[in-house]
Amino acid sequence: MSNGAVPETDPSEFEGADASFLKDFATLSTFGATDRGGVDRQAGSEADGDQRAWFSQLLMENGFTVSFDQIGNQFGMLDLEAGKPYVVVGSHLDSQPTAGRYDGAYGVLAAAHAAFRLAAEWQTSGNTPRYNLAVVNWFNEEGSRFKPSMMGSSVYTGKMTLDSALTTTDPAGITVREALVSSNALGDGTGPQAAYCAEIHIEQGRSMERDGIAIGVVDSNWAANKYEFVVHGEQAHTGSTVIADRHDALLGASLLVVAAREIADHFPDGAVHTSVGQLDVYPNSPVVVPSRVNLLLDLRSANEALLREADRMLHERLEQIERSARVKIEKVGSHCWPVTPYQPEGVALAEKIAANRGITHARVKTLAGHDSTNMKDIVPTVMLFVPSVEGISHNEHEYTTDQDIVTGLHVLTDVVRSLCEGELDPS
Ligand code: HGY
Ligand code: MN
Ligand code: MN
Repeated sequence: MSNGAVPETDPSEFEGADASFLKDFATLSTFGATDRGGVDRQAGSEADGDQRAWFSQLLMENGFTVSFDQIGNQFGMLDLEAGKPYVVVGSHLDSQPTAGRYDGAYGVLAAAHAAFRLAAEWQTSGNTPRYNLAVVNWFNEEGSRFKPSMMGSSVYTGKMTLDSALTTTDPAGITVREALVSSNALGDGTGPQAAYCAEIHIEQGRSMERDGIAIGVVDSNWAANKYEFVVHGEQAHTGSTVIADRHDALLGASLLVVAAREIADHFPDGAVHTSVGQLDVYPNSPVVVPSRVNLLLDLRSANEALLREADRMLHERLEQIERSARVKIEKVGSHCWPVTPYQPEGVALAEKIAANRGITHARVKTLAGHDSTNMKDIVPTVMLFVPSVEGISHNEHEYTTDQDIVTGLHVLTDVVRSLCEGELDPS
């Protein structure tokens, strides 16, 4: 596990537009910056509002018009021909708490710089591509402050209702609507009509670094079952209450945390991933046996049959835990997505482009969800990865080299040019 400081971006190693991209990335990394090289800029926070304002300015300075849709998705649009649909390219600026500066933000800025380069190219050549171009910063991809994750693109693609998103509250009871208003991001309308989508993102895994691959072409995503459970017990005195009388919700939750890891360990070669990432204990007082614990359990696999088996084992363990800890375990929410492929024609296009540039590339699966996981279900979508050093992510030590993020920008620019010029249109 790398404990060294995260290297600074160094634009001086590059020239021209690439240096300008790295300079902008260094600026973007100052929003919500932590003193260990990471960021903390959760959806709708002040830091998120500040970075969105900076990004709007950058888009407008480069000739793009900025708008926000009804769930706070931020768009920079290049309207080359009125009435034409858009190639929508981007990712998310919001982050997990004390996390890395690349997750999402790299993809948003790379999308903007790719779009700026293409706008200049078409202006010089006089060519008008078949589609307009929209850069996007999706709202609340991370789902840390407001659950579930990928919220903005879920509303855009119709997977989540606007009302259920806007009324979602954070632990302090603030709604998404209030957070959008306070960060000047509540717009109206449903955003630009997409014909195609593209996204570039860090891999957040080790496979590309291990295999020496500079560009990952994502051909499908792992399936995920994310559950919210409430473990119900009874408050009691931690000292005077006899053990036989205890209904200890935190004991029950702790047994569930261990059960999750035991289930993952049951499957060979790490085929199933799971952890409990969030645990809220009530009343969380030192001398009170907890009566309620809310917990978020994340279960994932590339193999849906294994995921079903892991799911069955999990529900079996729930019943055992209810008996042994004398608690009640209630499932109060879930957010699941199946294994689904990215369009093969998009995969082939990205592979051709990387090959033409002589860049090492391979097909990879995404284990994390992304906004492209939603978008590929409504329009042909191309998803690209760049390597993560030691696979570290959702951690302040998250790092990708300057060369890798610049290489990714070059390939993304070619992919978006091809999409805009109709290369994937049915002949
Ligand atoms: O849920 C996910 O996998 C993503 O990181 N939001
Ligand atoms: Mn992300
Ligand atoms: Mn993330």
